[in-house]
Amino acid sequence: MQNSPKNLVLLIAVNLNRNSEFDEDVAEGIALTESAGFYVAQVLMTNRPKVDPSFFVGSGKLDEIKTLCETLKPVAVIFNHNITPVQERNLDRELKVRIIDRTQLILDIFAKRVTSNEGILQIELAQQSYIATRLVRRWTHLERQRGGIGLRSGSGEKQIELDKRAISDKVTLLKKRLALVVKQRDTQRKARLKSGLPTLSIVGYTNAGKSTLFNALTKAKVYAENRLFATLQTTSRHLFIDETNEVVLSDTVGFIRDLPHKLVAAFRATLEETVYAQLLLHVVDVAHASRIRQMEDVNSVLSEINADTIPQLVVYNKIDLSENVEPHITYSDEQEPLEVFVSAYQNQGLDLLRQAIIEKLEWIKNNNNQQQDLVYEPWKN
Ligand SMILES: Nc1nc2c(ncn2[C@@H]2O[C@H](COP(=O)(O)OP(=O)(O)OP(=O)(O)O)[C@@H](O)[C@H]2O)c(=O)[nH]1
Ligand SMILES: [Mg+2]
Repeated sequence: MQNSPKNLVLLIAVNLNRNSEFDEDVAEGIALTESAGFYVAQVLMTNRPKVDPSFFVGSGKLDEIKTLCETLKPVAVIFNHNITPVQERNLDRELKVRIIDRTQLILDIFAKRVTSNEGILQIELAQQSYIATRLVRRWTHLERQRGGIGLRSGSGEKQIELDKRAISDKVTLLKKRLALVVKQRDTQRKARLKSGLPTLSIVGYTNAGKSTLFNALTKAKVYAENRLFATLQTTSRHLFIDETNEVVLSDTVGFIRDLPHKLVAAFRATLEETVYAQLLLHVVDVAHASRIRQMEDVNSVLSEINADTIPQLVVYNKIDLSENVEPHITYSDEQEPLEVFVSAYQNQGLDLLRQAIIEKLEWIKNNNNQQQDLVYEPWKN
């Protein structure tokens, strides 16, 4: 990323309660910031047992940030955390610079790069919902403050009421338009299901190598890149795993730690592809220091969209970056394939992966009596 005054930012990372994966969190914060098109002028790190309710950081750090803002003149101060509306407003007032938190940063990345009609609708919906939560909370706060200092209430509240109404009208409209798109997608999905082919979805933490694996398996050319959220929409392809076994394989958006609930809801249609799969290929960057937590994060988003009952084959990718790991498959005592170790980038272990997929589908066919009639209705409520 080019270093120009237009995109310089200051990144604030608070090590809360001696988090053992703080370094990885900071690295992820830098990657997210760069994916959003900013250049990190400096990372300011600090330790705290818990966050300050007014400013997130303590007063000493706040002074330090202020001085840095004066010298560096960043276009924004980015917090590698989710901050409350009150903290955001206090910081904004104190620092007089745009404050961006982690949710807003992720929304920014999506907003800047999404191209599909559906994606644009989804991101607008997520943004409106995000603004709405901030308005409501800010309103409560203002009301309390007014009461406290005995000012007449009135016009401010009225304005906020009007804002709330405008947002809610916009949200209704966006939801209607999105419902149409979802219906179209539904029809396409039903047609695919009718074909009777097993459907497989590639899921995993952002940047794990899902699209690289998808391309290696299907000879497709979807965009793969060393940046977070390179993929923002779902692509599906028919794939012959061998001469007789054909499946439909989908590549989709990556998951991330603390994915805001609203964002998950807004990306319903994109993640929906995942939910209707018979088998998930859960791609994990085996060389990443936070791989265990990343797997947990992916599984918790899957459970949020009711996809945690779908069988998984774990694909440990990027073995070329780990020492002494050869391509191989691990099995349970019942001979169920559990994990495959591959390098999508270097084409290592992909034959083993194909073999494991066939064995896993066979295993599911023979062992999933209770799952056969399951209808996934993740968005019912
Ligand atoms: N060394 C190595 N790099 C890999 C491997 N697989 C993927 N990569 C690299 O990892 C980066 C991310 O790859 P993608 O395929 O875009 O990852 P993704 O999971 O689709 O990422 P998002 O779409 O952003 O969620 C790219 O720079 C790839 O070249 C691998 O097996 N070994
Ligand atoms: Mg991708």
